[in-house]
Amino acid sequence: MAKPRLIIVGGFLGSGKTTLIMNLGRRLSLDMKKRVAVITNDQGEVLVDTKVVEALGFPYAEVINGCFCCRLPDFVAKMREILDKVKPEVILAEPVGSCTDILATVYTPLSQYYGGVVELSPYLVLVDSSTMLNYDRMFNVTSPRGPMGFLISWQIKEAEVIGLNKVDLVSSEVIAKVEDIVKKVNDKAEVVQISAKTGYNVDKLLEILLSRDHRPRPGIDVDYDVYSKAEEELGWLNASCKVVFKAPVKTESYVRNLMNEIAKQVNAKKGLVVHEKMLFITKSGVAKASYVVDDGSIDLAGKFPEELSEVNVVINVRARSAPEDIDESVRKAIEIVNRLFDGELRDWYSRSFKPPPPKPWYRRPP
Ligand SMILES: Nc1nc2c(ncn2[C@@H]2O[C@H](COP(=O)(O)OP(=O)(O)OP(=O)(O)O)[C@@H](O)[C@H]2O)c(=O)[nH]1
Ligand SMILES: [Mg+2]
Repeated sequence: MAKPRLIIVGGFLGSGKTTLIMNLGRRLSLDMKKRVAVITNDQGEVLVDTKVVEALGFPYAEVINGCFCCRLPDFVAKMREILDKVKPEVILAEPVGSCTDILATVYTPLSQYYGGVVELSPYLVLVDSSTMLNYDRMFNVTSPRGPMGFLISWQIKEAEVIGLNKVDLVSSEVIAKVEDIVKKVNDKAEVVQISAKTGYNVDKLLEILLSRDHRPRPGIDVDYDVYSKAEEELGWLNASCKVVFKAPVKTESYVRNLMNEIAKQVNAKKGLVVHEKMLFITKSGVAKASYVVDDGSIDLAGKFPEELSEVNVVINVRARSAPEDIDESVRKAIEIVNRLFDGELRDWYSRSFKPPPPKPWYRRPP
């Protein structure tokens, strides 16, 4: 019997990893009738992505409080558990969006010690074509000087396959420019233009991931001091709460106001929202809202009821800001927007922090 296949989908914060995993999961399970499981991963707990995977009904496991590389034994334990329980033919896994050096810290130990357990697909890294030009202007991805530029360029450099994602949002001129940047950084990887949201070319990408194997090749030379500095520039907030309204409010208007106000408050403290994602849980279902970097567009997906009288909200914000500033900004934004919509905040829980410096459990460049 063929071994189960592990597909790892990497890429920067907000590049579309969870959206693609859900799209691949649907294709694999509904169209190809394969058993699929998902492994999610993030810093901290109370995670929007895990709840999205759960709401869509995929069997899943989560590695929390650290990335796959720093918590490799946990990753392997979760993988074994899900293999025993679900017997998946394909496992889809999403490492934290601020992670790099995945080949040396995840692929090498997996192929050396667990080669008998799973077949490794080529390492896929997503690049967001709607933000890459902006990131290149800010951080100089092609010839980086600062830590964030190095982090993004290392992520691209170690890819075996690159998914140039969100091509539905940009013109062909922008796609060509982004492809040019990507090829300057990594001329070995196969580049596939995709839209994880509309499904454009996802079949082509899946074909590559199912038919080819990961091949060890000379890795990238990650400087862990610089890598730590890049992580240090980022702040994380995971929060949850309930909001009860005096009278029903228009859902979309509330959601958009809240997303915008949080970004506005973070920016007012000279921060930059990299990815702000929220889950709105009501009796009629679960819906996700996302705001990626500073293009100001808010993306809504899932089942939103037209009106809300009460809602449970999970909030994950990743920003280039001090954690305490993010916390203060989110609280202030909720206060402002709840005043506007006559909503009362209940059961507030929040944790904000900086991801700890990366300390891989095992590291051996391929
Ligand atoms: N238009 C468009 N939007 C997309 C596409 N892929 C993802 N998105 C949107 O981009 C936002 C971020 O997507 P996610 O899938 O949450 O990104 P991620 O890489 O998992 O983010 P993190 O887990 O925070 O690193 C969401 O609003 C998605 O709906 C795409 O191909 N086209
Ligand atoms: Mg995600």
